[in-house]
Amino acid sequence: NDVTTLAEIAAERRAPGKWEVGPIIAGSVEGMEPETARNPATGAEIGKVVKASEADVETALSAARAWNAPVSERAAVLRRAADLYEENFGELFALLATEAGKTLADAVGELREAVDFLRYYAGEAERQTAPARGIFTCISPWNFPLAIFSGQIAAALATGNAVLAKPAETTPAIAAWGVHQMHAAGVPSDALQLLPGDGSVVGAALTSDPRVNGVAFTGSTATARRIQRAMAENLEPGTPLIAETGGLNAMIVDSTALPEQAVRDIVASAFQSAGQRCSALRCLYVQEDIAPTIRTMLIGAMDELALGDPWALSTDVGPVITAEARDDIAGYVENAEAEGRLIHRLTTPGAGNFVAPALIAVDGIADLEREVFGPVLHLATFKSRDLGKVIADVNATGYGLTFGLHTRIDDRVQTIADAVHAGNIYANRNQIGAIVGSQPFGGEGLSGTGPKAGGPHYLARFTRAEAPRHNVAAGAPADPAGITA
Ligand code: UN1
Repeated sequence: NDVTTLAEIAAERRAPGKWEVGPIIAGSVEGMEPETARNPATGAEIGKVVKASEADVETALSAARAWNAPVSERAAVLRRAADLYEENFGELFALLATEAGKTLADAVGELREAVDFLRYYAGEAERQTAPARGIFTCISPWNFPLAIFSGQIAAALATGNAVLAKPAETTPAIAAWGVHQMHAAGVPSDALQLLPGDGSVVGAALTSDPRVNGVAFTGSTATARRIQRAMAENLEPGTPLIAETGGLNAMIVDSTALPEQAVRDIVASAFQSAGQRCSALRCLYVQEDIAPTIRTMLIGAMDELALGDPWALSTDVGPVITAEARDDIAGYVENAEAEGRLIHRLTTPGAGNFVAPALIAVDGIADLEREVFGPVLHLATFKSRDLGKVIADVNATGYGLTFGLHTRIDDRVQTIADAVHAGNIYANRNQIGAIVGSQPFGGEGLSGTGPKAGGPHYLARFTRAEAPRHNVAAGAPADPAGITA
């Protein structure tokens, strides 16, 4: 593929016909009543989803077989899947826009990250072979419906496990697309099965059935706690839970920062993907000397954002995932407005699940009661002498996912990086867009269990590398004289 510009890439998108997706299991599907799936930008019907029934989960669990081909073969198949992802991207980009509301730029990032995960874990598995655990449950989020979905699965498959994947309820068609590419590349149908459905049915069964030997989960901190409880009650002690959860991410911009660069990075960190990233910037702290400049430039930059249907090439900010999410976030912003804290807000385009990017004044991060998963940025100012207090407040949230810093004081980068509890700290750049291999992604505290995705330690937890194994101990040879001390 020699396509290079977004226009050329867009030309490859094929408007998808109405699709129907359901469980992809090694056995016959029972399924639930089909439900209508809608485009978050337009509300139009895009397809039908058949959710997995309890019987389908049972069929999949009893059919699941660990993938015991040699690691070189597994790696080759995953690399072939990466090639297929790249070859068939036109179809994928159409689904990313219509099912997940992804702009073209976000779709490019999504594909890139998915492919990177497949190739990276293929290579890592060959470098660090260890026995598989058995059956892995992979529960993935809608905000990276291909990248995180594929990353979890690739890690589990590369190490030789069988995977039962539960995609997010709102993005099953993108997940099914990924499974089709993986099966076409040679992943056996009993090693990778897809169970679209509800958390209360599919998720609950896949995290409490004793046949499950490990769980990878990305989503909210509250759901991670629920999963952990179910696992503790029902699974073998020591069964790994690899969880990536929420964040309440801050950035500090001090008075030595370059305003143009800082504002560009603030806008990308807070509003790209409509703020629907756990890594997104939520609370910006600007040193008071340059706060008026940054504030004016930030409002100007927000006004340049094109909000609308992600199918359009010019769109920067697409819709949020569901009407419920829109109402929740819009309600939050209206509440801030009623309290006189709304600094700036764009205009919402007509129909669809749109939330206009908004800037809200706060005294500090302690004013944020929860992670608002949308294009909402909070702004606080600080005095130089209060820098220590700002960092203490950021740490006190208990989350520890991403943290951004803009400064021209060299020493300060290291001092602050040492003081802040966060898995990913970014200086003088945006704070989203971790890179598989070179910038592994993961959080501390309430933000996740580690190890970081896309990093060298991730695969070990999918294996029995460190698990207790039985020893065969031979007795010492008998004392020839028959005398023991
Ligand atoms: C998430 O939002 O769930 O660094 C993870 C990033 C992405 C990961 C975000 N690669 O922004």
